[in-house]
Order: sequence, then structure tokens, then C-alpha cells
Amino acid sequence: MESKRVMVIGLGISGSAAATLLRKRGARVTAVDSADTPALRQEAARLRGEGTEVLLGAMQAPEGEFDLVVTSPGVPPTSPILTEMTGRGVTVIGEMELAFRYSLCLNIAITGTNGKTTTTELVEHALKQNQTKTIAAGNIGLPVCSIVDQTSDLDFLTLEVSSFQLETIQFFRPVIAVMLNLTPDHLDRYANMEEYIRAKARIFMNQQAFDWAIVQSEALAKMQALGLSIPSKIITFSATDPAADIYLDRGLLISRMQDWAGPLLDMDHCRLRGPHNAENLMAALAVGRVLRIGLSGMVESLKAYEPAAHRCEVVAEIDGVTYINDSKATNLDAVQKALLSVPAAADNHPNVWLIAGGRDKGLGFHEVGPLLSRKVKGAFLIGEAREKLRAAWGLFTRCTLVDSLIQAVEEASQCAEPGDVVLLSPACSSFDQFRDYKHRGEVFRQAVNHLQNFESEPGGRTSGPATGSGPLSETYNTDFNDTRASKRARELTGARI
Ligand code: UMA
Repeated sequence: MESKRVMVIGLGISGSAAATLLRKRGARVTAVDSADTPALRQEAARLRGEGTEVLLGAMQAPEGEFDLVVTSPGVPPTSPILTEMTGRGVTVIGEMELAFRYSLCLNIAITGTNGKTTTTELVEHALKQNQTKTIAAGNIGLPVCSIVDQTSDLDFLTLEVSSFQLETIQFFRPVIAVMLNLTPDHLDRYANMEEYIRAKARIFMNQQAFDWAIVQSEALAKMQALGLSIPSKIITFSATDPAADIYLDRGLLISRMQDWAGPLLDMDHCRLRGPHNAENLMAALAVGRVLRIGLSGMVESLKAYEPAAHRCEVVAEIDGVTYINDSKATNLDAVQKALLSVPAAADNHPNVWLIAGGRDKGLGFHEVGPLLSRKVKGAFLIGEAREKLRAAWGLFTRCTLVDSLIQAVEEASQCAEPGDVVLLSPACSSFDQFRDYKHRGEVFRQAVNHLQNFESEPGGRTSGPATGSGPLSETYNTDFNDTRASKRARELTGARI
């Protein structure tokens, strides 16, 4: 990179880390971002201090010759600057590809529509517990460029990899690549499922015959239907296909692989629940197998793994009602999994008050209808997608449009009876109202905590339907155009609601 002129597009955490790495390696860096916010100005000042030229609010590519463009995952290939630079014939790579070129250890990469973060954490945890040095990075929230300097001390990088990051790889080659599942997501960026699957399947594209692919059977079938092949050695797993190399039978994860046949793990001994988590555990066990980590060591570490926040996380039980934060569920498949993992009511009647909505990612929402009829007593819908959700779900469950997450929690709590579950599982991204899914999950947690505190106050909460009366409603006025309520919401969330 010495003296090469490089343009970095996007100044979120990936672009900033890429610009810093490039400067350290002697490149002349120009960083551009289409937005211009106080946070970006602060970041720009930091980067300028390192010698990077920064252009905020940039709608066009800067003049001059560039040797390379490094782009951020959130910048779509249709972005005007990116198309202009491609048109000028400049090579475009992503932040993850740049990091790969400078990394000094092997890569384990994990992708799939859902379960990426959990599986990445499982693998990181199991490797560390078994004397293997690794760091979890990538889409999980730690840009790979920011830890390149640490890779000389690592055995492996454990990377959560998104389809966006895979679009812009060139030589990126994980020695173990995991494909967890392929269900509709990000259809606001991809024209159709085929395009999305093709982007995801790029995780295997540079693998060699001696590398490993750990693939869900159903995802493998979807890839094969598109004529996509895998060049490396394949281990299949599935919670529903009994012919997979690793499969689920009455709560047991079982292997039929040569030299490794027999029961691996009893789900009852783990803190993770549901068939989707069985698959995440299968993938982690298969990584351990490939790395020749002893089964008992793997099993002990996986049993000790605590589920992370915002994924079907029980945040409270108040008056017999369980509140579950599944803010990470940003597509329909994840919502289905969350609903299936909620224990049924004693009489098997619907017992879930579902809070959903946010920014639509171009997904269809109808498919979940029959499951809603079986499990959901009512849905409180928020955000930009609320009308679209009501149109899709109205036939299957009672839908109520509300103005905010806080209002949704309040109204759901008023409706819920002992044995019910209030589940935040949005089926949408959070960016219309929140910084990210974690922020959304924290707002849910705070709203639930507030209910809890209120319960313990003398006098408590008036029971009955959501009438807009009672101290809780006074604090969280349901009309968010109301100045007092908006102020209170801002105090609670520290952000835009
Ligand atoms: N921007 C432009 N031009 C554009 C679009 C965006 O300049 O056309 C600018 C924005 O103004 C903003 C910056 O680009 O300042 C944001 O870049 P980014 O969206 O790539 O965000 P980062 O902060 O760099 O975070 C990215 C990932 N974000 C996305 O893929 C959208 C993070 O994944 C990831 O954790 C991080 O890199 C570190 O690797 C988040 C995510 O939502 C969690 N991922 C998607 C998902 O999991 O579904 C794929």
C-alpha cells in the first residue's frame, strides 16, 4: 500500500477501521461518506489527525486517480460513488477483504440468515476454553481491520460474515466455512432470493479441496438447485433432515460421521433452546471436530455457554407474564423460530402478545400466518412497516397499530394474563426508530423494568384493558406527538423515537 492512493467509502465502524489500517500501511487515504452528522464530524476529526483526507456529505467521487477502493458493507453496489469508481475501472474490495490480505492467521467464517452471532460466539467460546487462541470479529460488531495487528498471536480468527461483506471479497478464503441456513432476508438490497443465495455462497468460492464446509442440509439443497457447488470437504447438519451427517433425534445431537459416530450432546444439558439452536450447536461441534478438539472439551464448553442478549432473552417475569427480548429477529424466519420456542400455554391456546415492526427489508410477511393463529393472542405493530404487517397478519391475529415500542410494551402488559408471554420479535430492522437492534432491545428492557418497578410501588398498577389511565400511562403517554411523552421517551432511550 506504500504511497498508493486509496478511497474508503462509508465512515461507520468498518470504513474508519479500514482507513486507519491503510494509513498505518503507508497509503494515501481519502475517506468519503454520503452523510454529514455530528458523530461523523467527530470521526472525521480523528481520521484527519491520522492523515486521512475526509469528505462528508459526498454525493460524487472525488477527482483524481485512485489505485483501490475499499467499501463498507452497508454501501450497496448501486451507490453512485461506487458505480462511478467501478466505471473508472478501479478495483473495489470490501473492508473484510482488506483485513484478510493483512491477517496472519487462518480464518473460520460463519454465515447464514439467522444464528450467525450465536454460532460465532459458540465457536469463539469453545475454542478459547480448549486452548485455541481466537477473537470473534466481523459482522458481530468488531471490524476485522481493527484487529489485524493482533492476528500474529492468534490460531484463528472466528468471523461472523454477512452477505454484504461477501459481495466484495476477492481472495478471502476461510479454511472452515459455515453456512447455517438460507431464508428470505435483505430483499431490499437483492432483487430476489437467488441473488441473495449467490452472495452468501461466495463464502466457499476461494476454498481449496483440503478446506472444510459445514453446511445445513437444506441450505446445501438450495445452493445445489442454483448449480452452486462447494470445492471443499463437506459436513452436513440439520435439525429436520435425519440423513444429515449431524442430526437431531429427540433432543440429542447425533453424528453418523465415520470415526465420530454416536451421540454428541443432549440439548437438555445446554442453556440454548429450540431446533434452530440445535443447529447452531451442531455447527460449532463440527468446527471442533475439524480442528481435532476433543469431544468432551467441546461439549463442556458449549454446555456452559450463556445465550447472548437480544436473542429470545427472558428479561422479566411480572405477575406471571414473561417478557422476552428477541430484538435481533430482523426477518420472518427468526420470528417463526422465536414463536416456536415459546412454551405453549397449559390449555394450548395462543399465549403470545407479539411486538413487531420497524424498517421493512422487502420481505413478505404472510407465510407466518398459520403460526400466528396458533400462538399469538394479539400483535402490537410499530414503525414504518406497521401497516404492511397489519395487511399480512390481520386475518390471523388481532393487530393494533401503536406509535412506539414503549407504548407497545405498555399496552401488551395491560392485555396479558398470567401464563402469557410478551415477545418483542420485530421481523424488521431497527433503523427507522433506533440506532440498531441492541438499542431497540435496551429500550424494550427499560420499558419492562419500568413496569416491574411500578408493580413494586405501593398502589401498583390498575389492571384491566389499556384505557390510557393509571400511573404507567401517565408516564408513557401513548400519543408520541405529545411533547411530554416524547420528552420522557427521549429520556428513556437517549435517542429518536
Ligand atoms: N454510507 C455511505 N453511502 C451509502 C451508504 C452508507 O456513505 O451509500 C455511509 C453511512 O452514511 C454511514 C456508513 O456508510 O456513515 C455506514 O457504513 P455501514 O452501514 O457499512 O456500517 P458500519 O458501521 O461500518 O457497520 C458494518 C455492518 N453494517 C452493515 O452491514 C449495515 C455491521 O453489521 C458490522 O457489525 C460492522 O460493519 C463491523 O463489521 C450490522 C448489520 O446490520 C450489525 N449487519 C447486517 C445484518 O446483520 O443483517 C448485514
